[in-house]
Amino acid sequence: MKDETKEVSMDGTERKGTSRRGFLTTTLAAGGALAGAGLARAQGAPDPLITEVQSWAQGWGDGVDATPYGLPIHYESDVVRRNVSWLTADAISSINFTPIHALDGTITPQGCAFERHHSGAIELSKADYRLMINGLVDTPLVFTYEDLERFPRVTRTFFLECAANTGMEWAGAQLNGAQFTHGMIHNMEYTGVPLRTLLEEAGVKPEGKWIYVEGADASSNGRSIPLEKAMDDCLVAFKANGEALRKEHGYPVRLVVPGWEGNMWVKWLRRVEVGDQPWESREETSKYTDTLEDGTSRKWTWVMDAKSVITSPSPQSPIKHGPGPLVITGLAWSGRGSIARVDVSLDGGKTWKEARLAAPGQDKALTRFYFDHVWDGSEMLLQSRAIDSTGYVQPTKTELRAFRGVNSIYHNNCIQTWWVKASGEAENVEVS
Ligand SMILES: Nc1nc2c(c(=O)[nH]1)N[C@H]1C(S)=C(S)[C@@H](COP(=O)(O)O)O[C@H]1N2
Ligand SMILES: [Mo]
Repeated sequence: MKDETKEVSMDGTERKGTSRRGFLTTTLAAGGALAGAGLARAQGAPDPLITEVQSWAQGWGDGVDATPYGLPIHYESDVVRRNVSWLTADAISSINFTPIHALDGTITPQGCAFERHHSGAIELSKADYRLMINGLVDTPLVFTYEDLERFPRVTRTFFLECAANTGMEWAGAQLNGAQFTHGMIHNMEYTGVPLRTLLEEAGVKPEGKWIYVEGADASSNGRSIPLEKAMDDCLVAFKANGEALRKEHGYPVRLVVPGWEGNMWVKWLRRVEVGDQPWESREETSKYTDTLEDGTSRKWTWVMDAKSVITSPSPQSPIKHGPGPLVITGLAWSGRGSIARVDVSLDGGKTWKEARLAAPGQDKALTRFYFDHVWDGSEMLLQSRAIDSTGYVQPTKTELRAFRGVNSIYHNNCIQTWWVKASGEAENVEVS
């Protein structure tokens, strides 16, 4: 039966060739499917949460000043940073992990953004804060916190990934949760002064080719950075996500080195020295190298390559409902540019489908992706694969091992596999 009519849909575009009747039938059928899967409950026993007046509607709530600076409601108390006790000898020189399995969107709240300290998080006031620029400059300078606030500032969002993120997974699937396998990452909106502005204020001499940056903590975390990067997009940041940096993230001022290893993002930044070569003797250069299969080492692998992970479902975020509509979601990022596309596989990488990006990929920042699936209740080998603006495709674990071996700690950006069972529980596994 031919029944061609024109219809104007919600967004105002014309729908041609579907009869109103046909449209309604499809809509109802879909609605029925959703209700059957538990997305909507139209029938059954009366629900007291709907039919009865609840206790919270029978009295007053908290007044406005109950918590001058609010914390998450106690129901969310398990959404916290966690550490893995056997990883490090103590909590001073240690690391914890962002609960990425429980977050959505792209911005990491500072309160649950992972921490990495070499000698603990120090307390440094704005009044005691000083930043020195010296070395191969026309005029060595010292800035106070108030001085920094008087330079033109910018606000930009970037991810910080520790080079050791996923580092425990080289030899085999080890830690059971996205928080632990991929949680050495956070993504914040930073406000600060371009490092370039401060270096230009001091006047870099023509021989200046490198900077040495160090923090005010006991470890100082000194690092050499090519002047080119320093003049490109580095920020001397004093705000994150709109508010002051938290103590653990470098209050009052930290260096932001977009797209590069987290260890170069010096916290409690106190000094920038300009030189004509890198300061190898001052650094822990032996530590931040990647040992290859043949025993040789890669060093100065500063940029974080494209990577992604499904955050839910995942071992700490199992499917709690039966078959039917299922939101699969995760994060993707690249230190070389923006995320152009993310693919999702349900069968361990045999077939791929394109995921939906929550927003167009931003340069060197986290991108959220969604894959709206109708789950048939059978087990899945869930994977995600990031493709960045340079055309680089995130490698499989097998591909990465062929090139890098299994002796590395740093720069493991391989495709992650979650085995989702019929029960909805998920496990960290490898596929060959
Ligand atoms: N001064 C100082 N800066 C530092 C460190 C440190 O111990 N001291 N740790 C580095 C490392 S290895 C990482 S991964 C990041 C972690 O930043 P976060 O604690 O804000 O997550 O800070 C870097 N900057
Ligand atoms: Mo790190």
